[in-house]
Amino acid sequence: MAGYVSEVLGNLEKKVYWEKEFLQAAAEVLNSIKVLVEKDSKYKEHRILERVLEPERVIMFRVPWQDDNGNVQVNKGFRVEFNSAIGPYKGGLRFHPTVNLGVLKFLGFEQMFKNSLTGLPMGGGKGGSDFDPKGKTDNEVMRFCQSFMSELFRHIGANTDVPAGDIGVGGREIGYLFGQYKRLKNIYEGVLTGKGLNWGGSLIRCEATGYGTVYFAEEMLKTKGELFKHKRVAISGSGNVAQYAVEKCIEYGAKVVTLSDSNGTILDEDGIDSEKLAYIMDLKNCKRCRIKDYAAKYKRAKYFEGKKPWGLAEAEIALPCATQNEVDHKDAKALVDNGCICVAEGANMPSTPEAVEYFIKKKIFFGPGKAANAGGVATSGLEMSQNSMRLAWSREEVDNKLHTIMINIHKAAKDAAEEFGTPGNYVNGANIAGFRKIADSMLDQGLV
Ligand code: NDP
Ligand code: 2IT
Repeated sequence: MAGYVSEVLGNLEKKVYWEKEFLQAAAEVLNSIKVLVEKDSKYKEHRILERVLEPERVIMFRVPWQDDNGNVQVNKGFRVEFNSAIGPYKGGLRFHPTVNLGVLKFLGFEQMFKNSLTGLPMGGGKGGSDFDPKGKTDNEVMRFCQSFMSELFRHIGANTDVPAGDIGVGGREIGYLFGQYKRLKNIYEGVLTGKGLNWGGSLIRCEATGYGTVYFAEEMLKTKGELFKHKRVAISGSGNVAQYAVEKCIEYGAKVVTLSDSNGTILDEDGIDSEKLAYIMDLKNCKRCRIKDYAAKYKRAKYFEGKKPWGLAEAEIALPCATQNEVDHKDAKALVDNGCICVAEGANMPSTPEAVEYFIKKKIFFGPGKAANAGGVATSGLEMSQNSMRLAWSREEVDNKLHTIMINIHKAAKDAAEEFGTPGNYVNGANIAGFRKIADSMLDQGLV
């Protein structure tokens, strides 16, 4: 039995050696689940690892569109339908120039286990484009989204594959995508989540990833009698996830001292309060400007061009909410040296394997993305339920359900970590608990 995991990983590295992010995500999951799959021969007999590593379907397409000057532009479009063992494919769309198949395979792979952890019936998928929404007009974004959906529409549906937002895809893009889907299919259905509140969206979906990350971190802290109250928090990013993580930290009485974007970081030793957060939301979501402007508006804040938040200031809690591999070993060390006791990943795979190893070695609370940021997709699942029932739940009802789901995910990861001999290791726990349900469902459903 020994060696099944190494054999599969070795083969994967040879086959797709250029898909670095996918290999990174796969290695982490496979190393965690070794204790499970090498204990029971059924997984190897049915080649579950090889099957779980191969997307069920990958769709790649051309996205031609016209810019405001009448020039023709061409982008790549993707949808990776990874696994439908426990429900329709579900996961976001990312519009960013760095998007390629390897990145979307890593995201789709992570999504599969994350969705399993939510306890809701959702399979895993991810999609997107190398289109860069930065600097584009609303009309350009609309024409791009319409062209993107003109191909994607034939592959998705409320019971087949339900995309949502991710980096570069927010309320504006979901609106244009939904409009075009409805026009082409002549069906009004919950085919996308993160919809506007007037047309089938769920209250709290916008807030869910950021809130959920804080709920998860709070659960970890509570195991040692700690709370958010009065703690200093370093957050990266300043998009959807970061903004609502700040909102919940403020509510919990913590002091958020940093935010960032791909150009640099702001440090505000006074803390970002509700009024400053409202300014940031307007700056980022409406004016679509840079975080640098914050330091021009609030003179006591400092701006660090080209710098990440890690280690810039003392902080007991870190919430990386920007992108993959934004916390490396050096950053991890800087965080711990500055008093960090808790990291919860709002982004997907923001910590490099060396950073994760360091956090675990230092025995700080470390909540991996697939557990800590699962509140977003969980609330997408709640949006799907409301669409199916043609009902809309109140803000309080959705938030309570989200909170309960995050408490349950924390418990599932903690319990699995203990059951398999690494108490306190939420990486192992989340991977094992997420994988076990999918693998057993695949076994039940035969060789498909
Ligand atoms: P947004 O597009 O709203 O915001 C992204 C933020 O991250 C921006 O501040 C952006 O800066 C920054 N960023 C993006 N790429 C880079 C980069 N290469 N280097 C430095 N900073 C970067 O996206 P979200 O907030 O939705 O997503 C953030 C993370 O959370 C992603 O990892 C996403 O996969 C994950 N996530 C999102 C969920 C959701 O519901 N939206 C759910 C679960 C996870 P700039 O403006 O300069 O590009
Ligand atoms: O990474 C993620 O979980 C998301 N971008 C949200 C996916 C979703 O379907 O809500």
